[in-house]
Amino acid sequence: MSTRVFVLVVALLSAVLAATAVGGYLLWTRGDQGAGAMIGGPFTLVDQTGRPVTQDTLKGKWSLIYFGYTYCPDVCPTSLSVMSQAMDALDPALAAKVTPVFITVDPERDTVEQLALYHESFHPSFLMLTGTPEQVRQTAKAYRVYYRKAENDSATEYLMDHSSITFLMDPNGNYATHFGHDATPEAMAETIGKLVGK
Ligand SMILES: [Cu+2]
Repeated sequence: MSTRVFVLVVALLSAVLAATAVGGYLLWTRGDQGAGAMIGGPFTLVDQTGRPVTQDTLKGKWSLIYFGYTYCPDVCPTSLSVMSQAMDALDPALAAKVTPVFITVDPERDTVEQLALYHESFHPSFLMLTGTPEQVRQTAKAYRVYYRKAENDSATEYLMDHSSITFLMDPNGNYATHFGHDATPEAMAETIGKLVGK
């Protein structure tokens, strides 16, 4: 075999190997649940009473999860109201199987005390979670949630840019579905009812 042919064969083999590796990786990450298999994962935070909460705390029930911050002027209060109304619209037997969860993306201002105060405005079964900036970063990363402090000179008065998606996770902590910012309480309750009531 000439050197040129040899180089060509090696190059071809490498290409085939690389393609196989990429294909295998995609199959592995996609699993049989589509892209949803990539949402969720381990986290460690504390709730509005100071109790530690991990992904295992949420297991055994469905969870309806939203990331935001209590100082949000509009988007977050609207989303949490929709979630609260959806909980109220559910058959009580089904609502008992669902935990609504709010996870802050602004841990510097959203202390346990601040979350306890915010909790009074929404459905009583809400878990409101905070943690260290690093714990929050890891949780948001697991859920593929984007957030960023908007540029501002003030250390205490600022806005956060963040994704506005409500995730429904099953009792094993696996992604079931999600709702966009335009979801109505009725539509959300109907979808949750169908999945939880199965
Ligand atoms: Cu918000």
